[in-house]
Amino acid sequence: MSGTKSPHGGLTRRSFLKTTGAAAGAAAVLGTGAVGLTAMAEDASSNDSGEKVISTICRANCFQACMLNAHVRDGKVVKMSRADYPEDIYSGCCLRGLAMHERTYSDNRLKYPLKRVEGTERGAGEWERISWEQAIQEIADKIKDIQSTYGERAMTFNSASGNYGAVQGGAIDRLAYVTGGTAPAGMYDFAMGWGTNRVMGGNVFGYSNEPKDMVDAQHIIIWGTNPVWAQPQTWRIILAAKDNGARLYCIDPIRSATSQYVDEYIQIHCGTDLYVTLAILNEIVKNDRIDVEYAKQCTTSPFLIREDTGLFLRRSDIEGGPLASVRDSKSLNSVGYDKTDPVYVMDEATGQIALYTECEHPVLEGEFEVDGIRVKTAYTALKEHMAQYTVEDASELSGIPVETINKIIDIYASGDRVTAYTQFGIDHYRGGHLWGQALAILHALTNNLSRHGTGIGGPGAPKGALSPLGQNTAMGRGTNPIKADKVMTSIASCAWSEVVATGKFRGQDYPIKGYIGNCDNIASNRGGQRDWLDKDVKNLELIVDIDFEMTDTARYSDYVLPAAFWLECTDIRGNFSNPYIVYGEKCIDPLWECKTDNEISTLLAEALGVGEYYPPRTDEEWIDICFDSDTMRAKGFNQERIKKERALRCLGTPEEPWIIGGYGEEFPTQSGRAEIYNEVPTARYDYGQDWQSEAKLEQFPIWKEPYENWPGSEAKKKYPLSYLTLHERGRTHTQWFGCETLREIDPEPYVHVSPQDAESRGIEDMEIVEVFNDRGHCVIKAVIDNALPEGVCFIPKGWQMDQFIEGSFQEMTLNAGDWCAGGYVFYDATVEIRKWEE
Ligand SMILES: Nc1nc2c(c(=O)[nH]1)N[C@H]1C(S)=C(S)[C@@H](COP(=O)(O)OP(=O)(O)OC[C@H]3O[C@@H](n4cnc5c(=O)[nH]c(N)nc54)[C@H](O)[C@@H]3O)O[C@H]1N2
Ligand SMILES: Nc1nc2c(c(=O)[nH]1)N[C@H]1C(S)=C(S)[C@@H](COP(=O)(O)OP(=O)(O)OC[C@H]3O[C@@H](n4cnc5c(=O)[nH]c(N)nc54)[C@H](O)[C@@H]3O)O[C@H]1N2
Ligand SMILES: [Mo]
Repeated sequence: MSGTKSPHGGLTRRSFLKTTGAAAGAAAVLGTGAVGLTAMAEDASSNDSGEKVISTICRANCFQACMLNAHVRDGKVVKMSRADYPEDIYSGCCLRGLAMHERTYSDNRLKYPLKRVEGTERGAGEWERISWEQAIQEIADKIKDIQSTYGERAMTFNSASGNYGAVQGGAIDRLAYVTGGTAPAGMYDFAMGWGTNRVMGGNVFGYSNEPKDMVDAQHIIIWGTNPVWAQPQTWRIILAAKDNGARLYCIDPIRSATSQYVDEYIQIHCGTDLYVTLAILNEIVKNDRIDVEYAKQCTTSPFLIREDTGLFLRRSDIEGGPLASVRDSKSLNSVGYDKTDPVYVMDEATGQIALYTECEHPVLEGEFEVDGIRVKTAYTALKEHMAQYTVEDASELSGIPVETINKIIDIYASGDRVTAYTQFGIDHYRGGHLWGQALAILHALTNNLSRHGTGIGGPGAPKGALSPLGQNTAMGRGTNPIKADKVMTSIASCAWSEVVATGKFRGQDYPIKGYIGNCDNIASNRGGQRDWLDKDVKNLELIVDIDFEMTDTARYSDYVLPAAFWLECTDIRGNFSNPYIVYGEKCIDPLWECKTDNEISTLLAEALGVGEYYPPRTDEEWIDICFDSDTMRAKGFNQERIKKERALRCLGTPEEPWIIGGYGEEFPTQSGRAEIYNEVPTARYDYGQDWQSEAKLEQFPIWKEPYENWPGSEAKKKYPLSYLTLHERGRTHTQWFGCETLREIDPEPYVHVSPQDAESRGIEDMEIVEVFNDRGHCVIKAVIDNALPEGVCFIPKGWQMDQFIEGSFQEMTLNAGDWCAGGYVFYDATVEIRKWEE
């Protein structure tokens, strides 16, 4: 503990100094323009008497979960400052957090319930102020109407990632459970984890070791991520590792902010990382540059695969008896080794088969015949499979010189501690999950998963920090406190529009007629914005949005309800970048007529006639529900403690950070090992796509071409520029888009164009251009940016439609996901740019 944390005020001198330093430092890094924030930082040192300092949390989805102090004077939050985590390395805040009070009182805030003026078109911008009573009654009547006419599933209830608080975040999702509605299944950034999960388990966000463990790494390969913008707190840990002697590399198509600080920047063509990684893996296994003992003991490399079925040779194959494991290639049931029917390996000592659970020295390589059944080890099969991916081909496709790829191979083979730090740059392409799968196998075989300083760094380190929190409990999932006798159906987000348009789901009638969302700006964050504007908006009979500001989604709604901002309600959240759950206290009462999401959801439940399942609960009562689990009790966690301590560590200890499969523990897979082979790979969601044809090829990772954004694509012939929509430091997704102080630094949207592409198109710096493809367009100023290679452009994501001259950043992306991973392919798009002539 830093010893300076004081939840309710009485900020100590030491934390004052820290706060001032942090804020002033942040302003300095940004150079000129950060006037407002510098002033705020200076102000932080003058503590009037009467100022109350309340420790709270940022709730946005940037994975960092900063703890912040709200400074309250006369009932008004006058500034924000950094609050401390129990461990210094996790303490930090960014400019968005420091500007949170500005967002609270912003002119952009929605203040009253609004109804679209009768007779005007959606999106026309004509609103009538109505009372809460009228709003709740009319919305409930329309929902009931839709559900009784078309069926319960015709109503969609959506809570996305705008607020990671367990209480307010999922408040609208809960209604799907009491009314039997539809909820879109999260798809924004899950692909990567779908691949690692096949190898390491831990589910989609559970692959990463605790971030601070990175300080022990000898090499950190920052791969397809830009932590300087998108994970500033984790970036400090990477810098600490550098101070500790780690060598940093960055693999990225563009000279990102992060690439400026590393020892070696490796430029790569968009969409080709998977191929490169397959080639690296090939070289590693071809030459047996692996950790043989680890591969034998902690991975499934020695498991025997039957040549006839592609399944493992199990006890039931030899001794008879029922097959304990599920082998269903038609459904999404995943297939694994059930330990009651264990898999065989070949015993080195006897030359006979032995159950893997009983064999000390299994054979790593070879083909054998057992009782007339031909088998080979998974490692041998992997070697054969990988042989097709050569370093030469990888070099040609990716543009990375052969010597550089060989250097990466040497690093992996050196026995040094290697962390691949990644987030979602590669995830956002078709085949992104296969990259996760290949990378995890590479790390497993070189013993770079469960030693200190190794692993695949990214979100979800503290998978346990999320699960015991019972976030799902408060959302209505898991041990559901809502006892309604209804079934909620979830539909993969990328299929939802299609269902709305066709009224069919997996070939069955499935009308969807209504949409209500909170913590969600679907019109702006989902790929292919024109689908929302031209199809969904026209097909839906009811659209309701609950938010703080007039977002793209709100603008096209029938009703807009004003939510209480984060500082206006209490919540707790789990975390993706450290192993804590944290407490965010309410600092002021809801402003204007705003209500908390919890209250809005409850009012709707009552008006819908399902209030009996869903009694009014205070924020505190929901928090108690979150703690009401065996896991929480086992840890001794409860509301009282979190209120007092503000941050509770869920996994590991400050001395021994949490590591997946570390300290002699098993991996959270069915075999307990890192699984290099999938018997029957499945898709994450079945939405009627022919996933079987793709999944069956993914027993080992394979090269799967991105849809559009890779060197060999058809799309590039017409639209030659790779189109990225990066996560910018001044906004979290579409939040803070109107924050005046941050707009001093980043005033308006720009498309970043390489000098070569600007020249060949005759585009001048700051000239207005049109970025376009067949799906849509965006009219915007161009910035000529040396960071970009020829053929790549980007618009940082998150501006609202009305901040562009025409169109938006999201019109050109695909409203689609990889068939197996389901994750949206935001970066898998290409465009052309031309001068704008009206
Ligand atoms: N400030 C801020 N922080 C955020 C967010 C935010 O909106 N704003 N969002 C949060 C969320 S939910 C997420 S998912 C994360 C995302 O975090 P990141 O994944 O770090 O963010 P991106 O901006 O997508 O950066 C990805 C990097 O991948 C690179 N890239 C693109 N294509 C390729 C490729 O083919 N190969 C390789 N090797 N690299 C490629 C891009 O050039 C970019 O530098 O950030 C979180 N943090
Ligand atoms: N083109 C492109 N699109 C992308 C991405 C990309 O890289 N490129 N990244 C994708 C990724 S990885 C992600 S995670 C998604 C994120 O997409 P979203 O989950 O939609 O993220 P946000 O824009 O942060 O939040 C949505 C809305 O929630 C509101 N909100 C916040 N807190 C609350 C609250 O307490 N109550 C209520 N009622 N509303 C609240 C915010 O004001 C905001 O309008 O975007 C995806 N979209
Ligand atoms: Mo995300």
